[in-house]
Amino acid sequence: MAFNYDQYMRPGKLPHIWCPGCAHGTVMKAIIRAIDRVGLEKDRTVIVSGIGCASRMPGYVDFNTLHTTHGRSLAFATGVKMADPSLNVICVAGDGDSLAIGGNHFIHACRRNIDITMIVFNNNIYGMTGGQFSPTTPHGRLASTTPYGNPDYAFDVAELSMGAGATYVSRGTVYHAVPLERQIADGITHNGFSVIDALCTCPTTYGRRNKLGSPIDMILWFKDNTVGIKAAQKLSPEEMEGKILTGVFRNDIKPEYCEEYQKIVEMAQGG
Ligand SMILES: Cc1ncc(C[n+]2csc(CCOP(=O)(O)OP(=O)(O)O)c2C)c(N)n1
Ligand code: SF4
Repeated sequence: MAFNYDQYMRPGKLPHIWCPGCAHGTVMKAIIRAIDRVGLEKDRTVIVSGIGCASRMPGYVDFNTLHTTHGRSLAFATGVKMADPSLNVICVAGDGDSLAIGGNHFIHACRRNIDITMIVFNNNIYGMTGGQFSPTTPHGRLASTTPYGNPDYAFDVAELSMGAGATYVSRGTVYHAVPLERQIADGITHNGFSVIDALCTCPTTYGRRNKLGSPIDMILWFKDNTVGIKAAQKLSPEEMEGKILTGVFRNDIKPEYCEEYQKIVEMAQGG
């Protein structure tokens, strides 16, 4: 039987206002299926976003949701989690929201290992504000702020997360929607800070400007240009040239921040 998304949607907020062909809906659906897969209770689940097209997502889904200021989803989410560590807290954010204006919150959440699941809707651009380059816009690509090509080099979200200390780190794509769902589910059940780099597409402000074809072409690009981490082990450096690695890069056990903090509270109270 087809998956029933309706049970998780707010009908009054639909239809959504993402552009036709935008892949943000595919990531949203993977998140919903992941939540269903691990059996989270709606009333015990909080989804937090900042600002951006990706950050519209909590408006559409029927959980406890917080739509906060640009780049600040993790700051609000940290407050929620600290106030009640028994809640399931999920952050959704664009690459600009999480890694540019929110970059400082991002690295510190990674190093704290707080039990929050961060899903980066990585479409390589600032979609909502008309296509300025972001920290994941590849070198040489066009954006409204880089009309002659981006001189910067992009962050690898997974490498950055691991370097900063995140204990679950993976990368999926909207072409590989089922593995993406599985990674999000694993991130939710992981007791620590999880980062899922969800490669998605903005055909409107990024694809058109860079002549990347139709929305479907952009999604199919992931099929031909990504390699799973296990398959990559059998490929030569030449075969890996230009390919993006997907899969689970790290899944480590480390003390979780709220649990450690509670021990300090007990010590301070003479326990
Ligand atoms: C403090 C502040 N600075 C700038 C903005 C303008 N702004 C809104 S969304 C956005 C970028 C969104 O890009 P991204 O996070 O990559 O998400 P996308 O829209 O691509 O999903 C910016 C710069 C703002 N709302 N608040
Ligand atoms: S501007 Fe881009 S990211 Fe925003 S809704 Fe349109 S296609 Fe999606």
